[in-house]
Amino acid sequence: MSLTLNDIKHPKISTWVNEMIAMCEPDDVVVVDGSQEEYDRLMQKCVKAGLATKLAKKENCYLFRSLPSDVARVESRTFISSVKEEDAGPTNHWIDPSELKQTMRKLYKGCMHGRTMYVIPFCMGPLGSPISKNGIEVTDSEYVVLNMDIMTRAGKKVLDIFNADPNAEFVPCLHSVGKPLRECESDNGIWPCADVEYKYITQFPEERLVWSYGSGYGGNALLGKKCFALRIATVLARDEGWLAEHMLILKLTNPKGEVKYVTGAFPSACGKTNLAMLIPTIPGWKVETIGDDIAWMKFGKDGRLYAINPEAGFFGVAPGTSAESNKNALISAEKNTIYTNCALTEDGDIWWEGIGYPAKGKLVDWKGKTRDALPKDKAPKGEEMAHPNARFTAPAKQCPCIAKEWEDPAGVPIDAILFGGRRPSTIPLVHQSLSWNHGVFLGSIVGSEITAASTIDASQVGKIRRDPFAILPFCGYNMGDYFKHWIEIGKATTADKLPKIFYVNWFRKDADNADLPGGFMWPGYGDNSRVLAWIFDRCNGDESNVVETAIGYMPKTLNTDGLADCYKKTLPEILKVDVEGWKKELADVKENHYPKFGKHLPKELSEIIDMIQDRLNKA
Ligand code: GTP
Ligand code: SPV
Ligand code: MN
Repeated sequence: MSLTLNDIKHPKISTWVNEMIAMCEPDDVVVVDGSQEEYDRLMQKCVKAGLATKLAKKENCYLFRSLPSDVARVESRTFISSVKEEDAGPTNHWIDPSELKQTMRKLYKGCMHGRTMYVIPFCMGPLGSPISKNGIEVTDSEYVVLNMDIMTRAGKKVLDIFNADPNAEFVPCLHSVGKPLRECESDNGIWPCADVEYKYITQFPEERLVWSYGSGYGGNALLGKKCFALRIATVLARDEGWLAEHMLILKLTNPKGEVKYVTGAFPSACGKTNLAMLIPTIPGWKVETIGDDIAWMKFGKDGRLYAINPEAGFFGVAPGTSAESNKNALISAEKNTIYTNCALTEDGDIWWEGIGYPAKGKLVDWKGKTRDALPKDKAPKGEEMAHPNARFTAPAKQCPCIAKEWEDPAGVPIDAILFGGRRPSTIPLVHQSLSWNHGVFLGSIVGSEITAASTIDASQVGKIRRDPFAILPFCGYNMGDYFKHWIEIGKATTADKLPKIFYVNWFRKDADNADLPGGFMWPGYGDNSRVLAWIFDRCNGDESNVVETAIGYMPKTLNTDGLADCYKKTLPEILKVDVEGWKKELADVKENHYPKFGKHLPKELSEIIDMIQDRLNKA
């Protein structure tokens, strides 16, 4: 039997949910229990409504197709609605909270007609961890409930925590697809959502409240993820002295059996999931996964930073995922997985560009059109079989390389933090910061080519933009103050206890070199283990393979055993300081990036930029 409103014994939650019911006017209300029986029932409802297709070839796997207008996060419709505009800062969209609430209340009024409201009690982080936090998402989307079941700890076990403690805190998260149904109307196979001008993904940071309207996709709708675990959590972290970051967490073991834990911030669709599940190409090394998208880090009693993964599943980019690039992700998504906007094969399996084998016969593309497989499986931009931001939602516990510590309530102690992005030029394969503040500087200047994960506007893809700390679309307050918070974290413990900071770039390009697949000067994927090995040794204080350059510490060389010859040739180039390129880079930061933050820019960062410019002038 499913749970009902009467099963909620937490007065504040009951009050809030009742207010949402009065506003949204659903036909029915269900409190999500998180059981398999419930999951199966909701999935059947989606199949009946024509929204989901069961895959004959994969156990308990389903395919959903969204509308072409609802395929990714919509940053232009994402708001940090703080009381003061200055607190949202120069990089966030802002509307006055009372004005925005008025606008959104009108949209929410009666928006759940013809639909069921689901009340999802969920926990971000391992149950019982002092670092974890709880929320309630109210939604009218079965797709959201099913995804939240995989991505978070959801249901009765979390409701029990609330019911046991009437003072237990929760972040209220309201979601509607914004598509009320008239009497006798049904979705009839069409993904429900609102037109883009009616979409709002709003965070109210002072109230620790999320309101999302009009989109059913990913980070817009699974509110535990980007809205709570990043935009709201960055604010909590600032106030409470910890870090909420857009970072993977991995466990790295060397051939001697020694272990280091590494986090990495790369912008959306820039390789976090791949790095977190990497299979090393150098013998004796091992990578295991703790998390692939978000890290919450708090100081332990020993003065070190400990990280947990607040999520319980992977919402991974499908295209490009193959047995060669990321076998562990494919195995994670073999069963009990939701696929969104992938192509469907005739025999009832999924397919996408870069899956590693050709499509045969006819395919149903992500828009629902039946088409012949393309020669070479390469479609012109805009005509892909799977959308470039097609995703799989898979339970983390199914990952073959999940680390045994992944649900440790204490978290894992972090030795190194990586920053990176897609930079076709200038940025070398790897360099290490000279100090904590220099590392904060490197985080602050992260830039990347725009990817399909961050925009529904395909014409933007490929342009370079600054994405500091890979958190530009996910920071719930003024980014200048966020830089300051990172500087403060560096003062909260002794230098030897702080993680070492590195900047990596797997994406240097030489378009003229026909030997290089995709023009990339570095093979990436499993070969990134060669870089991880150097980082590991640096964390152990190894001084044998290092040069101090104008921009930081760099390896003299890397382990190249078994590396393809074409990359042995490109390696010296990508391990060199491009002095002229860096001078331009810093000039751009000084002229176009830092001035945006005005008086919120910490003086420490201006000091670092002067120091590096000075070193470059002497180089
Ligand atoms: P989000 O889930 O959007 O935050 O993305 P992510 O950072 O987890 O990115 P992911 O690992 O899913 O990779 C995105 C795309 O980058 C995929 O198409 C990958 O195949 C590609 N990619 C990942 N790692 C590498 C690499 O080392 N080299 C190259 N050339 N491509 C990579
Ligand atoms: C990202 O865009 O960084 C993602 C996908 O991880 S989404 O959950 O849609 O934000
Ligand atoms: Mn992400």
